[in-house]
Amino acid sequence: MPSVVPGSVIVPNWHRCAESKEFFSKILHKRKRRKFGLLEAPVLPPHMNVDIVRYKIFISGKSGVGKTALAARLAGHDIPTMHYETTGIETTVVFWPVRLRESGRVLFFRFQLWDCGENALRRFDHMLPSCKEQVDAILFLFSFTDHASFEDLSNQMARITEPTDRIVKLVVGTKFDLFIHTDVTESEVNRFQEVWGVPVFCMGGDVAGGLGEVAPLLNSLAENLWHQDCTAAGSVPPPTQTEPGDATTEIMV
Ligand SMILES: Nc1nc2c(ncn2[C@@H]2O[C@H](COP(=O)(O)OP(=O)(O)OP(=O)(O)O)[C@@H](O)[C@H]2O)c(=O)[nH]1
Ligand SMILES: [Mg+2]
Repeated sequence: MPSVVPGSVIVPNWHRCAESKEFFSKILHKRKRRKFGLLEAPVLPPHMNVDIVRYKIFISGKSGVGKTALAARLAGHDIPTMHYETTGIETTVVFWPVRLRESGRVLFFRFQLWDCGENALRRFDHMLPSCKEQVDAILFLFSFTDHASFEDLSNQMARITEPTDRIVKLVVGTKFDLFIHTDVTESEVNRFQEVWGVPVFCMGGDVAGGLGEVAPLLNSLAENLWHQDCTAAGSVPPPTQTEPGDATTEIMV
């Protein structure tokens, strides 16, 4: 399914609005992100009148590309500076509030991120099926410092998904902060977005603790997942087709 035009389903940059403070305070603690275990959730008083919607997200990409670092970044945890190969599947829970444009309703998205070490994935046949089972979205990663990982994107997407799968697909370019060593050009990224109609997000650098660096990707996930569900339920017209070149490259360093 083509990705939706950013900002057409949810209020963009809502985390910057004063009225969202009350909601975002539920995922923050002392100005940092609150950590949520598998069975934990933000405490939402009834007057807030919000629902929690749950989704499974698989993070895909070759070893060392930065899958574990991305999961940590999206959850607001410290990013490991060393590469420790992930020996199995690790899951991370991320809550993210959004306001729907049309109804004005606030929803808390609960993303369960599935991060599987690439070598474990190759070694154990049952891992990929587990990661893909009832998955709602896949983040395909490449590294700006490794051109081969960018070239392999289309293979990666074809290997893991079928054209008929009802799965939101987004691409994340990691290590964007290492621009001196950048191996992938902006025009190559733009071309990829045009051909595949999949938005590419650029990530890198330390986690400064702000919501701004993760908001574009988390909002896009929320927006595309909600739209996918509404389309499946027949409550919205067929997807707003992304015109070639409409997909956004979000630059976050
Ligand atoms: N500078 C920089 N380093 C990064 C970034 N993302 C990841 N890294 C580093 O790249 C190395 C590998 O990252 P990981 O997240 O462990 O890689 P992985 O994809 O989980 O690898 P496997 O578990 O082996 O499949 C680590 O040393 C990270 O600190 C980034 O955006 N910028
Ligand atoms: Mg890992």
